Amino acid sequence: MGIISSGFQGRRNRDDPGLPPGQHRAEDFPVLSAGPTPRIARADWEFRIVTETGTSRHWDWAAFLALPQEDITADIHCVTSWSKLGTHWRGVALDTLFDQIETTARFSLVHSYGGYTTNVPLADLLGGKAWIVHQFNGADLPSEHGGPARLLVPHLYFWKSAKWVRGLELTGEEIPGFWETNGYHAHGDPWREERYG
Ligand SMILES: Nc1nc2c(c(=O)[nH]1)N[C@H]1C(S)=C(S)[C@@H](COP(=O)(O)O)O[C@H]1N2
Ligand SMILES: [Mo]
Repeated sequence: MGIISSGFQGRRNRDDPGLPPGQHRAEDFPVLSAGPTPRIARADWEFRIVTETGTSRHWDWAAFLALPQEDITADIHCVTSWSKLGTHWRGVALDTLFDQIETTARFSLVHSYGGYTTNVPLADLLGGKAWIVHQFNGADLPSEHGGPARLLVPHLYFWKSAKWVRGLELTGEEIPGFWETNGYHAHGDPWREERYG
């Protein structure tokens, strides 16, 4: 038996090494929304990326579904301390959307229908790390969990995974979103316990 030296940079949970520190496993799927659930018909839905130069590109529901779809299995971690392991989603990688975008911006402000915002660096959205998802466990994403579509950034605390997502604003400087303005950490890595700013 050797000493395990994985080069792992974060901290693990003392009681449950599969979890980040301070987290516990939830069996159910809690709903956490800062306001009422907006109801957006697929016919009215669009997702838009506006770059730092003001150039914009958008996809309606049909164009979004015509993009390559990926199945994602990921652990999710809410800052209020519940984690859910091995969740199943289907959607489009941000990499796929950014194939059609020219930008040198380093940051994004994510906008949702209903007004919620959250900031995520592009480095955390690209490279197979984030998706716009429209299915959970093989069924259409329920509206209380962000349907028609939400952002999924599973390697960051779940407040970054904006429900009812409607677009990204790309910026050179970081603009804090809703929870980041209210005391949450700008980045939100659960393995580093980046809970509060
Ligand atoms: N638009 C929007 N997205 C949101 C929120 C919100 O209030 N509004 N809450 C965030 C928080 S704090 C969490 S923990 C997750 C909860 O997602 P769930 O309700 O699907 O569990 O959504 C995140 N995305
Ligand atoms: Mo949360």
